Amino acid sequence: MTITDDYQPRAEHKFSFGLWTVGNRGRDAFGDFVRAYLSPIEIVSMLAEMGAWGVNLHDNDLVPIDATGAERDCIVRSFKKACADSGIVVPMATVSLFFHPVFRDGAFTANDPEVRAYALQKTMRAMDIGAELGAKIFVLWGGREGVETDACRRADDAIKRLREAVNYLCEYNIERGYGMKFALEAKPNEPRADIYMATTGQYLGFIPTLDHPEMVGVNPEVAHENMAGLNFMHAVAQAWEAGKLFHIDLNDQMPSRFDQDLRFGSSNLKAAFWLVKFLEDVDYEGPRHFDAHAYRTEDYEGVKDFARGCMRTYLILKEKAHRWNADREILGILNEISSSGRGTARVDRYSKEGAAQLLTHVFDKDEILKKRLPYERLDQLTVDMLLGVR
Ligand code: DIG
Ligand code: MN
Ligand code: MN
Repeated sequence: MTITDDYQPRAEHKFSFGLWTVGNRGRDAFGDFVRAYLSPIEIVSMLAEMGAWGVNLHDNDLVPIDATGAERDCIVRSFKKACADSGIVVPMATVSLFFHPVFRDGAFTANDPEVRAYALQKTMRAMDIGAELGAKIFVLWGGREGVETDACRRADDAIKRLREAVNYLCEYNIERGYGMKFALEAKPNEPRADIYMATTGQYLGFIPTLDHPEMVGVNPEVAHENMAGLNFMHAVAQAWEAGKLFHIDLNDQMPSRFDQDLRFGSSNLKAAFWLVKFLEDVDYEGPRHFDAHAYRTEDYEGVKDFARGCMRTYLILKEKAHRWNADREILGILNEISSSGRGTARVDRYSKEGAAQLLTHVFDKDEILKKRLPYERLDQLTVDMLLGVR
């Protein structure tokens, strides 16, 4: 990797932002908009100016929910041209199944079959938009798929409805030849008191039950796994190891708070480092998507600071990971902790003879305990590196 002293983002870094991120106008549950509306085309040129590679969108970030077919075609066509003119790609598309009041009881899991049918129609149309813009990843975030009271439906019925919907959309993807991969995004709560599929791990357990599991992966988000009190990189590592890391939502989150979608690395820098190190160590080739937004206190110059900060921090941590992997003292400790002890017991694939031998082996626990595990030194070397003194 070339050391990027200037940490300037380039297309090869695959940094992407959703229209709803840099276009976030700062409205929250307790306050109105603080920033003016930016059109999708203005957002695309802002992203291009900052060196981003891609832009993502929900259907209604671009096309109003009640647009006519002709209006939809015109909007998508001009947006596609704006992206092409700016050299910005559209790697991912998604659908809003959470903003309109009709989804107040959920979308795919709603009790009303007409709402479930409308959610499928809306999603297919959003897939059409994504396909027209060249997106090959389709994210599904079930923000309203949940409950305030479990009196409203049996939770296993909700899972069955979700499975039927995803199976249906996989068939649509096949029939239309879109070649899309679905990336399911978990979140434990907000806006519902409890959201089904609260964690990435739950989705990893759900995917094998689908008709086309090969077409479906996950889109873990930093803030969401953190809201569940989990180690985000571990969720990402499990998804990666299962071949299911189809997309990722990068941001940051302070402990035990609402979904803050903070600038990447702005809250837990060490966790961000282990994540970037993992993604770079495994040569993750997917988009680095920042599903985040600027502080409500920012104007649009501040929004640019926010977006540049997301990408800059990623590149700084990428360089730190490169240096960590090359650090002689760190390599020495890694070698020490991964080298085998003096004992002779080794377990390979199961065999009857091997198991019989293992059962009779005498372990010298005191001898095993003599092996040092200098994790304090290893972690301090990491901290030194992150603090810039190594
Ligand atoms: C929220 O974290 C969700 C929505 O913004 C969107 O559906 C998805 C896209 O990454 N993330
Ligand atoms: Mn979020
Ligand atoms: Mn997200």
